[in-house]
Amino acid sequence: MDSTLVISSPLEGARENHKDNGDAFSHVPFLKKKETSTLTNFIWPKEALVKAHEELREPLVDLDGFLKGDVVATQQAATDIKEACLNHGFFQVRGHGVDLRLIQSAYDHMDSFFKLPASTKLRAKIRPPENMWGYSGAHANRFSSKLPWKETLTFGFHESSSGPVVADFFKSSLGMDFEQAGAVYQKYCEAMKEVALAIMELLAISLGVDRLHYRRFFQDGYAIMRCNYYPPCEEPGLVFGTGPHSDPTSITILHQDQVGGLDVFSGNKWKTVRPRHDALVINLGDTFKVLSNGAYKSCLHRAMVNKETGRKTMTFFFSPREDKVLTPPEDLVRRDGTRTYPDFTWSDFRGFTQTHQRADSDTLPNFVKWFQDPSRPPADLYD
Ligand SMILES: O=C(O)CCC(=O)C(=O)O
Repeated sequence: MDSTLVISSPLEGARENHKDNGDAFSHVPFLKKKETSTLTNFIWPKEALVKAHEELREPLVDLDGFLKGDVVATQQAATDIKEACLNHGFFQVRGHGVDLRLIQSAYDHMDSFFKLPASTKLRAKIRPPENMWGYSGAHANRFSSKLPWKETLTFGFHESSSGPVVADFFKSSLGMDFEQAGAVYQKYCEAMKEVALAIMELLAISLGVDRLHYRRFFQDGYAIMRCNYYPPCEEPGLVFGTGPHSDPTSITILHQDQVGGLDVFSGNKWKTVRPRHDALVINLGDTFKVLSNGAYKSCLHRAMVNKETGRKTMTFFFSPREDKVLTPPEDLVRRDGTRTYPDFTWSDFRGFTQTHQRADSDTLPNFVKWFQDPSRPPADLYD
């Protein structure tokens, strides 16, 4: 299904106010001849395309004091995080200890990758279901409607005794020219995992449970790392870079360039997120919502595109090891007096997002309904 998008003219009506009425999208790298999707595959219903008109006032949490063991700073960070997670599941952190030169270097390699000819990028193409890592143009190999206006490079990360998995992925799927890129992303993922575990500790403090509970739970966790490139779009008001969704994973650590485009749903409306070059964006996903017994929100967010400037972001989606049962800490359940979700593993939930429902705002409730349905076929049919 990957070959090329037929440049038909579904946007002709929408384009009529634009001087450039020709192939407004023909510069987009994933819109080349012979692909199978058409531009209609990118368009979202009007009701979904509401604009954000105000900026989110999320806390900018300083991790420096916590990382140095300062008790007062730790309590302040946990208090800020608690408020953000009760409200919308979103905050930014600075003082995170990640070298900004490493972040810049990751962007430089991402730039070089996305500028490559399509034929080279396609050497690392995602081939589902057996291979979920690699390059994708608009996820057109998995879906056919409401496609995201973006190109992505996705790979997995976990600590492994058999070697550096990210560095190995770059060498094996893209070749030795990408050895340096692989080394940088290996380091980047290791650094993100450190930040993720620090946040897990603060989340535990904020929930008033054993401060090491989540850190231990996620110590052997798995991550999916994704580089997103959102090309400029002639009709930014008709498409999304990434449609509205909550991440099914536990926490996401995102770095965005200075272009802007990330929106968060908070207080019943969409709000823009101001990019901060020295900060990392943190959003909670569905799995952490389950681990907090439903106390914390899974952040509903989306990415917009714009007409003039391409945008780049890097997302590190962190989850527990696949076979771990997602049970909230006992203290929390005792305090709440009840369990909000049934026992299931990250693998059960991830499988559902691969085979039944792509991530959107209702993935978790729909999963729970499906999971508890006694008539559903055994899970291995979906593997
Ligand atoms: O790139 C962004 O701003 C958001 C990315 C995102 O939500 C995702 O990749 O799931």
